[in-house]
Amino acid sequence: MIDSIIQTISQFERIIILRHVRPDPDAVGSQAGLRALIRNEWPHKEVLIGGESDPEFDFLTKMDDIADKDYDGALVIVCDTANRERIDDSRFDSGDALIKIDHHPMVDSYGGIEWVDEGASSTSEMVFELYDRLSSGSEQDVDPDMAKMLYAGIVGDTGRFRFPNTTERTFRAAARLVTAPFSREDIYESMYVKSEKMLRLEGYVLSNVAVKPSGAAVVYLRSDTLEQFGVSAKEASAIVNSFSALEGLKAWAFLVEEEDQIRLRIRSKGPQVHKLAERYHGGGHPMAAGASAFSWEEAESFSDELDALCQSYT
Ligand SMILES: [Mn+2]
Repeated sequence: MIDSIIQTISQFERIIILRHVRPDPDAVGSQAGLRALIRNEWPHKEVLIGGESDPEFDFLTKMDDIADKDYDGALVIVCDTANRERIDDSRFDSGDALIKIDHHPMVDSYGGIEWVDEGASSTSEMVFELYDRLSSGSEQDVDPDMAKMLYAGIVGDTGRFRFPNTTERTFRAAARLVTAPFSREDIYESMYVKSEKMLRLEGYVLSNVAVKPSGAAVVYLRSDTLEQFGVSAKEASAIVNSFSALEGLKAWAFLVEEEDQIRLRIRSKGPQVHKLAERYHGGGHPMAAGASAFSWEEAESFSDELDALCQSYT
């Protein structure tokens, strides 16, 4: 199986590598790790990685813009994705050949060549084994870019080598990967430290937010609070949807103090909030809108209006 994948890759000049929607570190790591592997082995080949960009993975890599015509004559490889519906590019089938590399239990059969190994901790571990086969016997240095991607993928899917999917194979891959010069510290920092401080902020906010009798809730995040949690205003905006399950909630706003303004992010489960947003230097959709306030007094009056809006909504 590995040999026929290597054989197929060697025959194509353009290779497009895809992965599943809402990516995790293994999806991006196996995708970008495979790209590095191919670039090192066949420097003249064009390799593109596709799917929606997620800023969470900027510490690893960025996705390429792939045009429809790029698929003409291309080999498409899909990593870490058990079924068609989850592939993050509906054009996945429009190349000349399709390969699936995955460690999830088989859901959907797609691809002329399917390499599915449920015994692998991660797709990144499988891509390492592909590399191991290609480089067998040679003492060549492991490419740091490839090593970083695959290591991040393995770490993500094994929960930092704690889950029972972690095997001797996993450690063999990791042992070889860490011979390359890349910062494991950076990976752990990006994948865990940040999310732990976000969880602390989210916990703090959830324990302090009160839903008013009208069904409105307003969360204030002042800059000193953000500082206390070590979270930037931009990072804090990621938890705006954490409140949707609060009991009795109709609409809520998330107010984050930035340098020159207070950003209002408004979400609703009924009352239309876009008109209200328009009155506060913003706009958007009936159920999700954004606005700005330039003083806490203005923020207070916005908050009163949101309360009234929810009050009148039945
Ligand atoms: Mn995976």
